[in-house]
Amino acid sequence: MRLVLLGAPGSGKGTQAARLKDHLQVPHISTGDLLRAEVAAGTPLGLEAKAIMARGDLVSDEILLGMLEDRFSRDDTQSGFILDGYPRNLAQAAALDALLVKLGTPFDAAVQLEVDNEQIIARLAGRAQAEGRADDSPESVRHRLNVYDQQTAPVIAFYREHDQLTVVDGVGSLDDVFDRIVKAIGREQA
Ligand code: B4P
Repeated sequence: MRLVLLGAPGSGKGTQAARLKDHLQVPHISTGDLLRAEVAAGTPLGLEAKAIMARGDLVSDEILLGMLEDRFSRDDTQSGFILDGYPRNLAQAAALDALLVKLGTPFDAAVQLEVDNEQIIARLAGRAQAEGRADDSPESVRHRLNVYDQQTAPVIAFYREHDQLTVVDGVGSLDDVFDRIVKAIGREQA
């Protein structure tokens, strides 16, 4: 299964991808996690990304594509993958398409987790308290939601127009949302 998980910040992508990887037995590729690892390691890339992420902006397409090409060069993605957090704008959607064509592995499904903004703000306020992530501050969350509307919503529209999108209700318990996703992609059985 080659799955692209889409949705606003705080819609549950990372949370569900962590469960789906065990169920589907494929690697979870989170561009947010890859970037946070660079920041934590203090690499030049991480130093460049740190402030951009803290304000809730998107890191440059070039950096993301380089990271993704590097990650997809590993053998484990041949069995499939769950891509979480990418693409976030139309240029990234085109770059992903080109990369997967080159690898001969088009994705099987693009799933959008749909959650209203009120719920998102509450969730990220909870995570700000629990984990203290800089980009979960109220100002950053507001900005991330604007960035999502302006840059990522067109990706959703593009996949919808091309009949490549499955929308899943992301509100409810973690189990309920998980059950809806595996049903939507026809993988209730592992
Ligand atoms: P991400 O790491 O992708 O962060 P995110 O959008 O907040 O989603 P995440 O997956 O972490 O949270 P989740 O919804 O699971 O991106 C962070 C930053 O990295 C971006 O702002 C950007 O700067 C940069 N970046 C990443 N990818 C990029 C790209 N492609 N291009 C450029 N820049 C990029 O969970 C949120 C909270 O909700 C958690 O506390 C969770 O416990 C809770 N939750 C989840 N499901 C729930 C449910 N059903 N009910 C209640 N709470 C729930």
